[in-house]
Amino acid sequence: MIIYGSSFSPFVRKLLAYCEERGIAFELKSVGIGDPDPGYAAASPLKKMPAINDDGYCLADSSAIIHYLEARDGAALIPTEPQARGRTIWFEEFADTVMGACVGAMFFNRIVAPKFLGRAGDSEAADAAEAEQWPKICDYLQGELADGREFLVGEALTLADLAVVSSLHNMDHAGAKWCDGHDAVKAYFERIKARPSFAKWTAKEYAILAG
Ligand SMILES: N[C@@H](CCC(=O)N[C@@H](CS)C(=O)NCC(=O)O)C(=O)O
Repeated sequence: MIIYGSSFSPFVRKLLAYCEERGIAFELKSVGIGDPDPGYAAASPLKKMPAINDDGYCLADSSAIIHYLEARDGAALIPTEPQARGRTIWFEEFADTVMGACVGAMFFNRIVAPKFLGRAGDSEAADAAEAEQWPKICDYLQGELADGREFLVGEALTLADLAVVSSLHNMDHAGAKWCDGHDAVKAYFERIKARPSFAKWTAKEYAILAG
């Protein structure tokens, strides 16, 4: 299976971590925003990453691809128990939309635009997101994690953790400051991001950002 994308995208990183956690074999074809690669264009009609080509079967969208893989290889990281399943999809949706909007403003304007697109980002939009959106996200996650639980849903890693931590990675890359009282979120982030399924990709990201 070919995965098109860049691990700097929270959606791509979520899929890469999913495959690593499950031992699913893949080849990452590195593409950037607006990339003309014809294979990428064929796999992703809207030119958004990630997209896959699995032996001729093309599919875009991280959630669609993960649902495909859960059906292809057996359910593993989306629980089948109804309430756990509902909570898992809720957290993935929260990460992709609410956190995604904050990531879009902060990571795009502070990192993607200046470092990868060679133009200035909108620093006011980034600062506003950090002041207004980021504390609300952390307040909510702190409430969920304050009892010291290891994972967001149940007693084991699920897609909820992969989605939320992948988004938190971009906030971290964008220099988001942790606020007082969000200690459980920070500890959770440090714990999950140390898993090899994330560290393999983020080690390269940290090196690129430091260079
Ligand atoms: N819902 C999609 C979102 C994908 C997405 O927006 N990816 C961004 C990168 S983080 C992208 O490819 N943007 C390029 C563009 O919008 O032209 C998913 O889960 O895969």
